[in-house]
Amino acid sequence: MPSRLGPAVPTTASTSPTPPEAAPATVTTPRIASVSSTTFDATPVLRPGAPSLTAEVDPTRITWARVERGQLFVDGLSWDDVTQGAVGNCYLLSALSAVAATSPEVLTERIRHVGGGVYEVRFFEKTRTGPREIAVRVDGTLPLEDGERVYGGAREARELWVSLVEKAFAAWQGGYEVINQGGFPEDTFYALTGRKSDYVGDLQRARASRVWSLMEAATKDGRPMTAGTWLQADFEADYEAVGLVEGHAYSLLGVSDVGGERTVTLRNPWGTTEFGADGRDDGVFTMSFDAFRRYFGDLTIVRADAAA
Ligand SMILES: [Ca+2]
Ligand SMILES: [Ca+2]
Repeated sequence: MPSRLGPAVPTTASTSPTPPEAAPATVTTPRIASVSSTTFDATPVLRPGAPSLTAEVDPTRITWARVERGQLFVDGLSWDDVTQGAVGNCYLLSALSAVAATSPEVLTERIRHVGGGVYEVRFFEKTRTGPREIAVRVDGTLPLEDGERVYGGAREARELWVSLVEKAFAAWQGGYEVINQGGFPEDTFYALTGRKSDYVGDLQRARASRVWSLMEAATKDGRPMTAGTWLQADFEADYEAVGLVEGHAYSLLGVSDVGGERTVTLRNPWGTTEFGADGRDDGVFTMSFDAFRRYFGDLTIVRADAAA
């Protein structure tokens, strides 16, 4: 059984002053099919109002307000916009960033301003007969403390799309506290793409050649991936000492094999705190395949076959 990933949250502000960098060259063009109205039932669900706050937040310090000069997208929708806030939902934001890396246009068309300050985000719900589309509408107000977002946001302070996807997901699931309990990236991938995922647990025991070929094929296809760390109690090395977070989901941005030197590029959805020292603490880092198999416990990869 996969372990639930989360609820670690960044202990400091998750925004980094560094500008976004280009996506790793290993991320290729998207292959996720766009929505077909003949395949999916569109069932709009209107759930306005504010999803309840997480238990850790002091509600007396929170003001629900629109972000000043807020814009749905600033410089387009990009994987490195995503920054996790004080919600234990790495399983949501790591997968969101992974889909943004492989298929930004698929996400862009799922998020829109419907007018009057109301936004709609469309998700897929799993049913026995396949994915059913759920359109969630939320207003643009967000929980702010001293004018700053307490939950997920974007590197650019005015950019709204990450916060609105998170708010709509929270509204759909029943509140921010509901999505604060950790979860599985495969569920997020399904909600965002309508596709099932392959799950590889216990990477140390799995055959290395199989793990590599799965990741290499997904990199080539441009299929989103995430990888999760073990809980510290189940692992012999000290995660914090190497810049990793226990029980945490990371976007897996791609793999590369240059002259037999195999590496894996990942991103912490916090947008900070990373393995190694590459000179830029933006959460993005590259590690050897051997180190990846040592420190990471599992892998979730969206399937190529839409019907699967
Ligand atoms: Ca952006
Ligand atoms: Ca970095």
